[in-house]
Amino acid sequence: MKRTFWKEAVVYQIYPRSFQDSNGDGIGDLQGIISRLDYLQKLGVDVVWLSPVYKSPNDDNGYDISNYEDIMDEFGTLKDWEELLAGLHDRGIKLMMDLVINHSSDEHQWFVESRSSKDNPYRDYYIWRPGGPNGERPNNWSSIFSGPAWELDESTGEYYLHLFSRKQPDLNWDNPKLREELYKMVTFWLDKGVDGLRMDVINLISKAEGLPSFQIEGEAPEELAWGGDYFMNGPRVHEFLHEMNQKVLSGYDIMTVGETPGASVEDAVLYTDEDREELQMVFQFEHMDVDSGPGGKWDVAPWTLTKLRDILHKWQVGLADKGWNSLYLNNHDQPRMVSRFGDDGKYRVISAKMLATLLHTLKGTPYIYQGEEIGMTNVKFTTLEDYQDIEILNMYREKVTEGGADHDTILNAIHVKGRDNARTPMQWDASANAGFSEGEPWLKVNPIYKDINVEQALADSDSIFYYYQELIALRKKNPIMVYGEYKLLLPDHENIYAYTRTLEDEQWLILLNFSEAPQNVDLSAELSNVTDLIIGNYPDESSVQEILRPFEARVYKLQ
Ligand code: TEU
Ligand code: CA
Repeated sequence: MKRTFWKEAVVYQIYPRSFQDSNGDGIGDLQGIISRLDYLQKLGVDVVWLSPVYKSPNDDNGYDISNYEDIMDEFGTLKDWEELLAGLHDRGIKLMMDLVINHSSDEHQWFVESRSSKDNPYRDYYIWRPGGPNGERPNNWSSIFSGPAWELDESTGEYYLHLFSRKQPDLNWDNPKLREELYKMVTFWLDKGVDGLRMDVINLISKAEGLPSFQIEGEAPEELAWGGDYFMNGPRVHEFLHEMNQKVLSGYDIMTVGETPGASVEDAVLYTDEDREELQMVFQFEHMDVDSGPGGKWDVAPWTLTKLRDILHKWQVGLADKGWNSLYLNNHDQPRMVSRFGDDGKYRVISAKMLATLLHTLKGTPYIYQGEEIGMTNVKFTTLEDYQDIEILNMYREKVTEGGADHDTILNAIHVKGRDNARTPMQWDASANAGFSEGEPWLKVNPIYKDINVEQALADSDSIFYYYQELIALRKKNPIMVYGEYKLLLPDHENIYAYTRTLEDEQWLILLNFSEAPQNVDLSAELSNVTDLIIGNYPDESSVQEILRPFEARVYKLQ
């Protein structure tokens, strides 16, 4: 396997709106990030992925871009951005920008032109269709943010497609002129010295020919249905990605990761096989669905380690020879890892470290989401008014206000799954607003901040922060963590995830207890070969044990 920097790197994701405010307006900004660079350097991460900072009316917090080549006023200026890039580079940290090119904002100049008339030269930059004979929508696809995926535009009497909010019209990738414009824009950023790109919902850019309605064979189509089969991993997506790679990306030594909801392992091999020259890795979503019932994301269901492990294992094996995994347990769209897969009460510190061990010892590139390194937890706002996320608010309106669903059930689903769990401001210290802002934060701080914050973590040598620091440092010294072959052990254990990593004549054994009960490890042959404990999350970490304590993680070196 070819050795490259992006396989060896550890990435840290910043959600700028919630990271650090520098001017008291309650909104995180670029100068705020600049003031925290020493903290990132101390943690030891190699790459920072910045969620979108471009001009945007913020219908979806920057994932609706109105000018790709300028910075959002609330965040600062291009000059601030240059300063951030230089500050990162001075510290040996690379910068990965977020590329949102499945859709733009409806306030982007292209869309303003596009909607102005049917024969405007920009008309075909977006996906327009006339309504049916009785004005029906062009098909029955529902939007990922609730309601129909089509919006009727009065000025020309046609509908435009928006897979997300109505302020996020989908770009028409079938139009070669649009693609050239996008490539030019990407070149603009790469020429400024950007080191990587995270591509938002990049597997949605090619829609099925004819945009068919979803329907079950033999039945009439429902009014609204999930049309994913017709826009996920669509017919031309590999052609487009290969083209972008050849025309732009391959000219730079950069890192690329595509966000690909609904991609299977087989799809991922196609996206990330180095010989195919598309992307380097993708964010898969299967493990993010382990706690969803048949009704989807908001249908909260219990998860089991067996299910989670089956998924992670499948991806480890599926991308072992071709392609490369990205590893993540949370991000700005997902609940907090420790609340979801660990224990955010009594075992918060221990279980966060156990999950960190998983993140850094599976094969792939680890992505840490801001606050994960101090064990930040989910938030439970008691009133809907405290929530800001468009996905949450639209869903609530559709299900409760219009659909009559039970308020408490839906509020509970928001507590468990809502994206604002990840977006409450970074908890820096125990002062007002957690040291995030001198003004009122755009989204309330998690009230637990007096107990969980960076200042506290840095003062405690046994903190989650220092455990991450140690794992990241270990990765630098031990190529086995990056390139070692993965092999599953104890495939039927209900509470332990056990595996080995092997590189040449070196072998490590990883044991992770996902439960709050002690668990017996039935691996006497392996355990008799232990020479060293590389890292563990309990303080008294000397001898080899047959029993794993609650949420215990151990990484052994074998003879
Ligand atoms: O997310 C795409 C996506 O499919 C989901 O993660 C989505 O956010 C939602 O949680 C599904 O329930 C990307 C971005 O990461 C997200 O922040 C944006 O809102 C979205 O695309 C649109 O740009
Ligand atoms: Ca600010």
